[in-house]
Amino acid sequence: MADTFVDSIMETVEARNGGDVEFHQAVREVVESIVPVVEKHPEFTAAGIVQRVVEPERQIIFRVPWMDDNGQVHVNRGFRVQFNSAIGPYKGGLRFHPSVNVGIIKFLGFEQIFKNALTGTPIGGGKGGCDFNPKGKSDNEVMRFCQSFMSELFRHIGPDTDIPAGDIGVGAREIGYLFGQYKKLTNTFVGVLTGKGLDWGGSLGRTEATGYGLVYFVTRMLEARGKDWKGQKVVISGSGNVAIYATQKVQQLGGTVIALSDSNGYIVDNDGIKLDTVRQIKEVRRGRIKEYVEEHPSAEFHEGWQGIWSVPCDVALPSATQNELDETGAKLLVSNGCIAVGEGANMPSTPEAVKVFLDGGVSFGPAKAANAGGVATSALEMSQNSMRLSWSFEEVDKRLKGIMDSIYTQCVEAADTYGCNDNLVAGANIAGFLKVARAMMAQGVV
Ligand code: NDP
Ligand code: 2IT
Repeated sequence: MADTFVDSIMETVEARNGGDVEFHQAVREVVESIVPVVEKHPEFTAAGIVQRVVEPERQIIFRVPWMDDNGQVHVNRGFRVQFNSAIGPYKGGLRFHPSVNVGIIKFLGFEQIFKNALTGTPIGGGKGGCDFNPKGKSDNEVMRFCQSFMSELFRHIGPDTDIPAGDIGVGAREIGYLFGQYKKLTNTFVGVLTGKGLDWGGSLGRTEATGYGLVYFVTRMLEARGKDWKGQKVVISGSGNVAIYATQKVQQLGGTVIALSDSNGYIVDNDGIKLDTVRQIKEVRRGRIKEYVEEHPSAEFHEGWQGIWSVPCDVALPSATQNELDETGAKLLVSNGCIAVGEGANMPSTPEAVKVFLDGGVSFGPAKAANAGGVATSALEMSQNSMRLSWSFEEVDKRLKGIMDSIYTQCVEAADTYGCNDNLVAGANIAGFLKVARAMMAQGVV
């Protein structure tokens, strides 16, 4: 039954979504994992649950015209894929990167459904973005772009309908401009976006949440091997929001982060990365990671981002982008003694790399479980907005830790129940899917 089931779902998905290879990849992984669930629950098949869950409820594509500082007009393409609202309003980030297309947004939105289910908070799955490149743009250009983007998006979202947030290329600055335009157009001050500034509805701890949550999740993976962070050498790819706060938490817990990267290359500092320098370069100056070696000449910069996986380490946290860690990188990590990999980015490991880790006895924390701390804390921001109050950093961090612990436990238990012991990829897919499937069953064929 297994092959026929997977083949029949994939045939439709591939026919309907032509060249969207990342989307095919994300769907195939989930569909392969849930074979034992579908075998045990014939009612899911009768209700067409899997056929429905792989088809977005709604996809919006729109023109985003804007004017640069020289008066020249540019046109970008904006997207919002509202994938599944079975357990709550659509929730997921916005990505601004030249590589964005509808397939990328569909893969991210699909992953978001199950990730959000795992958090235990009432949020459905969605994702959006634009092929706009914020790099090298002035603040005014970014503002005009964000205003144009929101001038269309506003009619499709709302605090009880769809709540976007940040992702690659969308941080506090962009969320501010997007929120300002939404407020102006609708004349409402509501929690329609998360990742807001602390003075206007944001939550303490949201900035740190994805990186911190990732490290809390990997802490549980290490504990299962009788280990903790003390003395562990850690390699983290990327040097954006996720990578920076993962680095901070690893350092607090006694590990040493020795490498970070951006799309140009990677730095290695065997004495431990000085995070203040990285934050100055990335958060304040919006510069490049290679500038690090100007201040720390004993560190090295190497051109080419993929080389980072050749740096020997105990723990690797890929936190840049999809498919950044392939079979070659995975084999290098394993042969250099890496014992744990936690995915900070969405789908950073190729299927071949995942296989290398699972076959090689590496503890592997898949993205939709390991990086769920960001969206979980977005849900905490929504709760605080609804109550019109703010929790302390300690309160938010305690809840985040509790959520990451619960996700880990759900993954382990689901893997155990369905005979895929120790496989957190299968565990995350099964536990997330079951929650969504039960809600879809209860709500009828809609
Ligand atoms: P940022 O924009 O803050 O940082 C992205 C980092 O990844 C930058 O260092 C960037 O380098 C690098 N990067 C991006 N694209 C590529 C590429 N094609 N090749 C190599 N490096 C690249 O984004 P985030 O830190 O927020 O996001 C990182 C990952 O984490 C993404 O996969 C995102 O989907 C995921 N994620 C984010 C969450 C969040 O709350 N922010 C939550 C859960 C997951 P450069 O500057 O050179 O482009
Ligand atoms: O991939 C993700 O989970 C995010 N970019 C965060 C989404 C959110 O709504 O906070």
